[in-house]
Amino acid sequence: MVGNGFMGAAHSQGWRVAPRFFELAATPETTVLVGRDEHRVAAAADNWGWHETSTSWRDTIARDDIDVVDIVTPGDSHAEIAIAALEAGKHVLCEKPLANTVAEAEAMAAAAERATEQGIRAMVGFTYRRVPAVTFARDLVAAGRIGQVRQVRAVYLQDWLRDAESPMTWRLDKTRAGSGALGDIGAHAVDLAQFVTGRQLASVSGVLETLVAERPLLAEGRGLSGTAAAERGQVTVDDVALFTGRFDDGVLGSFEATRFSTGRKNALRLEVSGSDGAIAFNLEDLNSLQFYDATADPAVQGFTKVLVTEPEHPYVSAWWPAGHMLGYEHGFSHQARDFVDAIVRGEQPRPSFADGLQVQRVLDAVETSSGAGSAWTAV
Ligand code: SOE
Repeated sequence: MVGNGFMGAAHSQGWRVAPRFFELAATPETTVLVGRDEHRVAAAADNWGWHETSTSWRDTIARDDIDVVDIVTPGDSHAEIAIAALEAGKHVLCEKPLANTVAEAEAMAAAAERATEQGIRAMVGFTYRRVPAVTFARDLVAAGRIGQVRQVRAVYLQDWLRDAESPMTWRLDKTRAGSGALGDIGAHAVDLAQFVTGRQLASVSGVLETLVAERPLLAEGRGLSGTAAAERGQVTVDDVALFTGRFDDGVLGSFEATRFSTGRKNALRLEVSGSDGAIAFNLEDLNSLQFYDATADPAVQGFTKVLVTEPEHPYVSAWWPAGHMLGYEHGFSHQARDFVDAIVRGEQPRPSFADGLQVQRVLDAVETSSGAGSAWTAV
C-alpha cells in the first residue's frame, strides 16, 4: 500500500479484517507499507499490521512478491503510481477520485484496459457502494421496487472547514487534490447516484464557490486536522459545489457537496423518487434505509425505516448475529473482499478505472459549467 494517512488506516483495516470474516478466494498479506517519511511510515506499519516499510514505491512495485498495489495518496500521484504498477503486472486499487484531471484518468483507464488482457485488474475506491444499505438500495431499484425512476437528489455534507482559521491541508490545494468539495466528496455523491439508479450523468449545470480564500498554513498535524502556523496560504479549490444533472435517459438530479454545512458531519444522502416508491439513504444513519412503497394500502403508507442488519441483506451475514450494527470501516473490508474475489475469479471488479474516468468527466464538466456561468455542459 502506498500512502500512510487517514485512508491508509481505513484500507489497512479492510485488508486485515476481510479474510477473518469472509471466505476469500485468496488471503491477502499486508506486505509493504510505503510512505515518504521513514519514521512516520514505520510507526503506521507497526500500528496497522504491515510486515515491512519502504520510502520508495518504485522499488516496491518492482518486487516479485507483490501482487496488489493499493494507492491511498493524494490525487496528484495516483496516475504515475497506478500506471507504473499496472505496467509492472500488479493489480491496482486506487482511492477516489481516480485522478486530478480527465487526461490523467484517461491514461489510467487506458493502462487498466491494456493490463486486463494480461489478467491484471484495476478498481477505484468508491467504498460507499459497499455499505450494505446502499447495495440493498441498488438491488431494490434494479428489481423495480420503486417503479420508474423519476428524480434523484444527492448531497454530501460535512463541516470540518467551517472554522475560517482551521489550517490548510493538501485537500485545499488544487495541484495536490485536483478540486475541493467537488472531487473529495461530490465524487462520492455522483458515484452513489449513478450506482444506485444504474444510470450515468450526461450533462450538468453547476456552480463552484470558495468561501474562505486564505487560511493559516499547517504547522503540525495532518489529514483533516492540525495546528495553524502564523503564515497564511491561498485556498485554490472550491468549498462548495452545487449542480443539476441530467442522466442519459433524461431523468433530472440535483447535487450538492460542501465541507461548510454546519452540524453535518458525514451526511452523504441519496433520495431516489420513483413512480411506485422511493428510497432514501443517509450515511449518518448507515445501518438503515428508508423505503416508501406507493403501491401499499394508502392507510399505512409512509417511509419505513428498514434496518439493514439482517442476513438477507448484502454483506451482513458475514459479520454479527442478526440485528447487530456495522460502521464506517466495514465498507473497506467489503471492498477488499470484492477486489480479491474478482482478481482470483478473473472478473472485472467495479467500479473499474473506466467508471472512475466517467466520474472524473462529470467533475470536469461541473467545473467547466461553473466557469461558463452555469451553462449546461455535456459530460
Ligand atoms: C474528507 O472529506 C473525507 O475523508 C473524504 O476524502 C473521504 O473520501 C470520505 O470518505 C470522508 O471524508
